[in-house]
Amino acid sequence: MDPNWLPFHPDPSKPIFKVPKGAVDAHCHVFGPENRFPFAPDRKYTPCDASKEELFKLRDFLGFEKSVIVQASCHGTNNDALEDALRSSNNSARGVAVVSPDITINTLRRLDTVGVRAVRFNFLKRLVDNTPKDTFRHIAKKVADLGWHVVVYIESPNLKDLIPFLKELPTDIIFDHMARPDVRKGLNGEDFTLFQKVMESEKFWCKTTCAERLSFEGPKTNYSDILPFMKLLINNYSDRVLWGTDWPHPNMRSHMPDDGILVDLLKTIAPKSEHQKKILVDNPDKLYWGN
Ligand code: 0GY
Repeated sequence: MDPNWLPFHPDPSKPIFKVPKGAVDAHCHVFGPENRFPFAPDRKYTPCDASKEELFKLRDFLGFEKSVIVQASCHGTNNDALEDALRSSNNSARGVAVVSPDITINTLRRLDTVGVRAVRFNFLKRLVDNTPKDTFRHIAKKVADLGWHVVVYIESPNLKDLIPFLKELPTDIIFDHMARPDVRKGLNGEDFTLFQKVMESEKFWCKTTCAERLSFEGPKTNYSDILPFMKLLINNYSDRVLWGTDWPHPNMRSHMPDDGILVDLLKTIAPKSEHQKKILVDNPDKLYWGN
């Protein structure tokens, strides 16, 4: 792993908040293990191993029943580690893959059979090289035929330019980490205002994830500066919001969060049990298990 890499928390606390029955951690990753599933040669970082066994152990400990595993950039377009985790999950996990434009329909069908339901388009320069929009359009068209959706990872200043492109894609779109708002600009900042406008359309969904990554105040205040952003989205778009841990928290440099404390943030961002059930159970079930 990279010399300054922070491994996941070795001993997270047991959350006080009890997640509802059937809760889904809708954003997490597996890394390697490297000796079985080598990282991509053109990766931008080399993480610690974070195996499916560790992931499923943490999920049980936190009280969740299901997971959506998102292919991380360090594995490029080789989804073998993801596929292996899905195969051994006994239908309790679904996947978001990253694929190349020349992927065959047979491979897509195989991924569908093991539980992949989406592809991820990553626009973060620190994580991936640029992909032409036509390449993404081509992939989106292929996966739309399978009923999959597209997960988009962007930073809020890029949203404006990308709106026409995103609107024209033939699938539903889910924004990772609320499209990464800048908390210092506040709830009324230009980018977050635009993000809310985009969320008015039923085509768009988002994940109220990554408090630890987006907060400037950090764990000292239990990430209090980012929580109003999450709360607002859950209040206004409760039918199209998901939640996840982002375990094992790739590229966290400031600190490694305690996953139990992240789960406890749900009490603050979704105080109503009706909202808890929607974002943790009903919404991910609908998107990923077709329920
Ligand atoms: C996340 C966030 C990050 C990393 C990746 O694919 C990835 O490498 O998604 C990040 O560094 O912001 O969603 O886990």
